[in-house]
Formats: sequence, structure tokens, C-alpha cells
Amino acid sequence: SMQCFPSLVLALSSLLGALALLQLSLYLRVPSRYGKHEERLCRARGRLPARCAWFLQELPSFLVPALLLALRSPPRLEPLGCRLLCCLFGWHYFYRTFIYPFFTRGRPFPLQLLFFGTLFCIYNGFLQGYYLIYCAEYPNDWCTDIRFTSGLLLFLLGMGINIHSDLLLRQLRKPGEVTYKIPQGGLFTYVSGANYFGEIVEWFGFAIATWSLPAFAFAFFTLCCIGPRAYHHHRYYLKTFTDYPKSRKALIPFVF
Ligand code: NDX
Repeated sequence: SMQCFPSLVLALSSLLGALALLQLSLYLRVPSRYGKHEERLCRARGRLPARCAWFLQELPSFLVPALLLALRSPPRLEPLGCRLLCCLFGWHYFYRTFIYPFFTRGRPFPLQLLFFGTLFCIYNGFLQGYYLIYCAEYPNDWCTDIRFTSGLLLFLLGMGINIHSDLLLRQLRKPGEVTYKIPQGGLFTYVSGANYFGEIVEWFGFAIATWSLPAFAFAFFTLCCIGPRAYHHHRYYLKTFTDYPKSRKALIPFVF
């Protein structure tokens, strides 16, 4: 059976942090080229229908931790804190892999980004799963620790916002439609990137609840990945719709 190598966790978390910075430098000025930012920037590129692409890309984030869990002998069931924390990551990726792709009305996704996205999900799924299943040690009363409870609350709040906002975006289109409209309702009343805001809150909540380096690295990566994208979405809307609500911010309600 596998064992915990703290230096491996440190190395992989640091690399994730470095990837986050790379991502920030790449995508602050130009958006990552999928969805509404694709057409202008790259026309002739292989694509896969959004449903297959999101399913394939996100699957490793669910499968890799599940495999690590299955491989562990004896299976780790204690303490309760650990078990719950593994479940949070699993819940999110169950939604993202087995529910979100089957309802999406997004446009076909570029193969090249799908390739990198899948690699990323294998990497991160391994890091988070390996840490929680083989390394993490929590005291038996971790469930009542303020970090666990406040982190869990943030996680659930963020996940709720993310899922609700994904739903609002989906309802902007009829099946088969690929046009862009002004998102309305929910947190979109305040920000253009409501789904991204939710996702970021969610992973910072997870980081606080697990109080772990890998989870903070992933929350930081998420911020650097979809934070700039929220800003580019916002600029796209302002340019495309003359009647776009002027008080709406890019990512953080009332702030930015
Ligand atoms: N997938 C996370 N980096 C990413 C895919 C891209 O889960 O090379 C990271 C994730 C990957 C990225 C992933 C990792 C880094 C990559 C990057 C590509 C390049 C980058 C690999 C894995 C890279 C280095 C250099 C480090 C190697 O047609 P459409 O698709 O635009 O339709 C959209 C629709 N919609 C509208 N419909 C009507 N009217 C409007 N106005 C509309 N606006 C949007 O709604 C979609 O069908 C849907 C959602 O669109 P959008 O653009 O708001 O969200 P999207 O970016 O597609 O994300 C979908 C969900 C969302 O909830 C988000 O929070 C979550 O996934 N997500 C996304 C990205 C990363 C991530 C979470 C995370 O880091 N946690």
C-alpha cells in the first residue's frame, strides 16, 4: 500500500502555485481561448462537443481520488473530519463530471485546451486525494474546530452560488442555440462572473476547512484561472451590449 511522502506533497503544491502564477501572467491580458473568447482568436482548431469535453476533462478529478481511496488498505474511515473533507471534494466533482456536462448548452470545446485541462484534473485530483487519504491528520474534534465549520459553510455557500449561476447561464439558451445574452438574476445582478465567484469562494472554503497546503494551492490556482476570465467576460459584455447594467462588477460584488 502507498504511504505519505510529505516532500511529494510540498513539491506538487509548489508546482501548482507556480502554474497558477504562469496562468495569471498568460491570461491577465488575453483570455483563455474557449467559450465566448474563442472565435476571434483561433478559428481552425479541432473541437469536441461541450458535453463530451467537460465530462472527459473533469472525470479524473473524481476518478483519481476515488481510486486512491479504493487502493488504500486498510480503508481509512477515521476520524470523521477526514471522511467529510474527502466527501466535499468528491461532491463537487460528482456534480461537475456527472451532472454539469449533461445539461450544458455550451459550444464545442477546443481539443488542445481539453488536453491540458484533463492533465490538470489528473494532477490536482491526485494531489488533493493523495493528501487527504494518505497524509492528512486531524484531531478527533476537527469537526467542531472553527476552521472546519467556517470553511464548510463557505464551501457550501460557494457551491450553492456556483450551481445556481451555472443554471441561470444555461437557461439563457434554448437547446441548440449558441448566442450570448445578458445574464440576469441571482448573483449576476451584482457581478458578470457569478459562477466563478461561487467557485472561488467554494475552494477557499475547502482550503480553510482542510487547513492544508494542497487545498490552498488549488484555491489560489482557481483564483488565477477564472478570476481573469471573469474580468474578460465583463469586458466582453460591456463591449457587446450597450444596455449592459452599469453598476455590475466583474467578479466581487460592489468591489471589483
Ligand atoms: N476546467 C477548471 N493552463 C478548465 C477548463 C480550461 O474545471 O493551459 C480549470 C475547470 C482549462 C482549465 C480548467 C485549466 C487550465 C487550462 C484551461 C485552458 C487553458 C489553461 C488548461 C481545467 C492552461 C496552463 C498554462 C497552466 C497549462 O458557448 P459557451 O461555452 O461560451 O457557453 C457557456 C454559457 N454561457 C452563456 N450562455 C449564454 N449567454 C451568455 N452570456 C453566456 N455566458 C456563458 O454558460 C457555457 O456553457 C456556460 C459557462 O460558461 P462560462 O464561460 O461562464 O464558464 P466556463 O469557463 O465554461 O466554466 C464552467 C464551469 C464554471 O462553473 C466554472 O466555475 C468552472 O466550470 N471552472 C472552470 C474552469 C476551472 C475551474 C472551474 C477551476 O479552476 N476550479
